[in-house]
Amino acid sequence: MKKVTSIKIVLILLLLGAITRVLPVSAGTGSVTLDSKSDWQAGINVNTDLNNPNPPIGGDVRINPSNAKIDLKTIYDIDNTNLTVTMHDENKTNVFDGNIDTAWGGTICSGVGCGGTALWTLKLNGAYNINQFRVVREVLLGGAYIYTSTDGVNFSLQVTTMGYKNEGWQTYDISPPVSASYLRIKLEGGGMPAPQWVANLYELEAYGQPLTATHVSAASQIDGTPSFKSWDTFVPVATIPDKTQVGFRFRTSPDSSNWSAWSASIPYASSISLFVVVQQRYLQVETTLQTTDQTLTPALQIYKAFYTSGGGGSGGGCPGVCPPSITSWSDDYKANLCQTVHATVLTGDTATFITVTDIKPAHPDKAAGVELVVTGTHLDALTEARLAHTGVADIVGTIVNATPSSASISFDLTNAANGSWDLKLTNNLNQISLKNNAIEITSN
Ligand SMILES: [Ca+2]
Repeated sequence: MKKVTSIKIVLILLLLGAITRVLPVSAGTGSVTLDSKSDWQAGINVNTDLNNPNPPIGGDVRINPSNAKIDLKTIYDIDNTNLTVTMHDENKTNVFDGNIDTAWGGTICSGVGCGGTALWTLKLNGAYNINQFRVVREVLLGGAYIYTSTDGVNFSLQVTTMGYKNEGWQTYDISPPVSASYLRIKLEGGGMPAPQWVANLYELEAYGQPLTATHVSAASQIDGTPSFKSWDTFVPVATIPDKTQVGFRFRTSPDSSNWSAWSASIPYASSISLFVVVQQRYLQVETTLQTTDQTLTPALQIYKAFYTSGGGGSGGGCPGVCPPSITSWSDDYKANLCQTVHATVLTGDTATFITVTDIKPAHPDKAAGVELVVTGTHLDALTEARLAHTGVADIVGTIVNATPSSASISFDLTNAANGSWDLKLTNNLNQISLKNNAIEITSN
């Protein structure tokens, strides 16, 4: 992802601001609407029911109430960060490729009596009441175990299966059904002496009553046109009974092929600012419908995404989407920022998205592995942290741990120049927060 330094942005903005004030160029607005059964069918559907005519609109998206095989592959395809393994990353998707001859797993450990385990964990697109698992496995003297979880932290064992060789499908009914938002497979090597322990999970199927459905718009369906400048607002219409909810995530692409990371999930609202997305031509929208009552479903009828295209002058474009919290900026400056870099947020000491309220210690030692504790908002493990000092290369930090309000970041300050250093944080949407004079380094 291209990163731009804050100083460069300031210069570009000042220059563009001057140019556009002399030669104003009008910009246009446009929108893309999805509202029909064929619109919804064009995208990716997991557990959706598109068969409720909703005249005069012509179709909506609901949760399919019938018992179903959970579409593990599509859940992975929508967001492949949903699947994590502790071992054999190279073949982790073989668990749901529909081929009983391809497996996740292999050698779990080598050596005498080493035992050993491997974990495969998939975050589902929401909750299910699971009533059956089917599995094809080969676990020599160890075992394969299937767990469920509602929170990704506490896992409950549902199935234990052992078999020296691939014996085809094994079926396990779960009664009463168990609520799950995560599935986990544990492969265990045998505990007896052997040269190596091999375990393979060829295929896993899970069945149940969905309490959730996901729709993702097709890759090139929401196109901001070749003269695209910015995504502005997203306006959905849905019926959301008690005990149900609807949420959205967004990502963008310059070519409908290479995508930014998904945004955080944003709850349904009558109008949602798209200022948070990386501003690229193609927008993709993920809609998640959830219920805690199997007899009720929310229904999404329409959404509309508004964009600005055309020339880049002041006067067109971004009302309401400029960083609202930065009151010290003039309206003119905001308008130019809006038109030029849009989602790349630059501020003096605070940013709209990541904010920094404190950094400790303020006078760190010149040493390796110095941990700075940053407190603020919207911090996460994907934050890129750099210390910057005039005339020398940035020092890139390593996030040791992060919560939204606090991050520990390790820096090698062994050879750091004396003086004050700025802290620059960049989130996974390429939004930059700069804390000037964040720390002071002195000879010690
Ligand atoms: Ca397979």
